[in-house]
Amino acid sequence: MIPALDIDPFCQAFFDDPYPAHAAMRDAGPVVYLPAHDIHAVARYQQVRDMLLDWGSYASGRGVGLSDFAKEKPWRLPSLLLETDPPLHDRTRKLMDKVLSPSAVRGLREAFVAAAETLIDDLLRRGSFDAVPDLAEAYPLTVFPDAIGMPAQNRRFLLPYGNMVFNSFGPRNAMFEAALVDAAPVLAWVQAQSRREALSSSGFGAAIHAAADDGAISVAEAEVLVRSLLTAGVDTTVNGLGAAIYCLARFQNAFQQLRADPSLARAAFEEAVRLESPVQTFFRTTTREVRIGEETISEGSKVLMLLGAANRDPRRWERADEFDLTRRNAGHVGFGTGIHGCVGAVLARLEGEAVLGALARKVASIDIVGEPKRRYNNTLRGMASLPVRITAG
Ligand code: OVM
Repeated sequence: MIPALDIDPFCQAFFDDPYPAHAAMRDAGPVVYLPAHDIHAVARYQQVRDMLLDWGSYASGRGVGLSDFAKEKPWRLPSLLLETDPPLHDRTRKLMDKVLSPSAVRGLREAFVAAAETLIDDLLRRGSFDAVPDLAEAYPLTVFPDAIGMPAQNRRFLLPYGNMVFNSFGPRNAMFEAALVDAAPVLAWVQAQSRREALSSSGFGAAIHAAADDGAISVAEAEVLVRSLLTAGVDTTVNGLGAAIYCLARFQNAFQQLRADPSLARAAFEEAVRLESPVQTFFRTTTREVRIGEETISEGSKVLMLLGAANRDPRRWERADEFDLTRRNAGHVGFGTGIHGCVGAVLARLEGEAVLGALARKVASIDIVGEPKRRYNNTLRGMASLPVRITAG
């Protein structure tokens, strides 16, 4: 018998404090059933990881949200990366791996570090500020669209767009409906930004369109792939940076450790991604009858993978709920893993390292000076507001 639990993983009460429910799901068994949405769910590290790696049994092509594309028409043109399976997936992924390769991203390092230092200097002059809009949003909204080759105007439009798409992986609840309303005015703009004419002749956007010249992909495919960058590249890093600042402000010893050794910046960002898991969940759909532990699930079932619960599973992690810069956190699933593992992780890590490195070198203290406010989203975990004060080192 698969244990049935009375948990709704897409409601505000759950998001306010998901950890008791994460533990209940992990402890109930390797797989649980959630009648609230008629879905199965895995919350233990082992099963989440196994599922991410077994793309043959657990498909993405029927959507990685609650909606089953075999039964419901997708609300937008499906992503050629996220919402595909091999062999189509491998063709587009290979191209994106090349566009976002370590050597391509290495060329951005100096500019990313310089932008982080300028921003932290500005914030030091202000002293008190809101770490979400003024730092966690401001930084990616500069460096990432620059790297894509976008014009300077209206970049903030990327935030409501990403917020809407990440909400769309959950049920059509009030959060999703509100995000749709917020994003409606920017939909046409985002669509237009993925066209070659909107992009500079250098940058990741142009690199994707160049593959259309070579015949590797069509022009229409190039536009959908640029759309993936615009969708997945901002809100994720905003919440990753927000998580890191929130962790460093709460775990003062860790921040002092980082100051003493700024080369820990990369490790600090990685640990924040493990602990807070900005992307909390994705679904798969079973392609056949599958066994999880001793249980059997039929073909065509939606299974929710709780990445955030896996990343705090005490079966896998010692002191799982502690932010520890020196722990060996390789293997966390905050970026996913397997064929769908985050294609932009190299870029995200560079952003994290640049910002946390600048904080480590320039800032002596970070204190929370107002009530932090959560941002509610069906997929993303993060803050809407985090008032802080920083002092110069
Ligand atoms: C995409 C896409 C959208 C949202 C998230 C994502 C985390 C990818 O359009 O490819 O990956």
